[in-house]
Amino acid sequence: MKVSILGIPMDLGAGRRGVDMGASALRNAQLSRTLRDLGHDVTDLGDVPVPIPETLDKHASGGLVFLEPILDACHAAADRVAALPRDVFPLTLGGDHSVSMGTVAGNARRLGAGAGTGRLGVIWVDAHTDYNTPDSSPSGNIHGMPVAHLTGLGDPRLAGLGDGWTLRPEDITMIGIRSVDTRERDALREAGIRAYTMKDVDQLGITRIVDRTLEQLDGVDGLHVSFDADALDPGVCPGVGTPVPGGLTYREGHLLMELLSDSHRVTSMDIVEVNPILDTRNQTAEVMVGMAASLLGQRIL
Ligand code: 4U7
Ligand code: MN
Ligand code: MN
Ligand code: MN
Repeated sequence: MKVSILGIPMDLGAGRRGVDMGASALRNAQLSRTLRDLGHDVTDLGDVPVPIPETLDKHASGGLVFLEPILDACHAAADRVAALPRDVFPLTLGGDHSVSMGTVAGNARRLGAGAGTGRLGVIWVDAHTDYNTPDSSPSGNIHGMPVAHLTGLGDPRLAGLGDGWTLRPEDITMIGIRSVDTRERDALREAGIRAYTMKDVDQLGITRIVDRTLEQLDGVDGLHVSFDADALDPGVCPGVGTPVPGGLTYREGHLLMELLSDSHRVTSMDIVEVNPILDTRNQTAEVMVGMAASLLGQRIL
């Protein structure tokens, strides 16, 4: 398969510095080489330009800090991804999770879903549901809001990244969830978004969750996996800004990726929220490169 890597080195949407270095850390952990060794034709497109916070005026626009530069970076990411042919697998590297407002919109447009002729399904692998709006957010950090904006809620500028396309709530499945804010929970229920919590992972196991997810996302034209490193347990991925105990084990993460890979239905992936400042010897980036490898066909035997 043709794989195109694109970095979005942005930490403007997170409360802590450092995830802007995530894309570098993933490249340093041999991302390209690992995927080439699996037989893929890998191209690294480099990075979307993103300003560093030190050069910016930290004013809030409509209650949102750094809204304009985040919007610019997401538009740039969306345009780069949308320009890639259908037979290419875009592998986008954050950055904080607000980059996914751009990558998901770009993949929707790339697959024709943006024109209203198709549907993109999204598998959101995360400790958090990222369904806050500027109104409901306890932190004001945009990385806690990408899913709400993709479905058209919240600030109209961020919700408009799809150029008229919005993600249908029924085309989303979340896995690994264990931290949801009060108002976020109400909004998720109202929208009817499917979320498999860690309790569901314990009870059902990854295999049944993947079976159900693939069945529920049956009618979509493409499947995007948005993998937040904090979905995995902090013992496995310590280099994240918002760690929550009780996460996916190393094997649960791999099994999830292996089973999705077996389905041959996934068409794009994000790796986000890797924070090298908080990491131990690049362990988190190395684990996440392994997750990408499993999604792209690596097997034990
Ligand atoms: B991530 C939080 F309040 N919900 O909105 C918020 F707990 O992309 C955390 O999943 C968001 O890492 C975490 O700030 C965003 C908080
Ligand atoms: Mn645009
Ligand atoms: Mn997230
Ligand atoms: Mn998270």
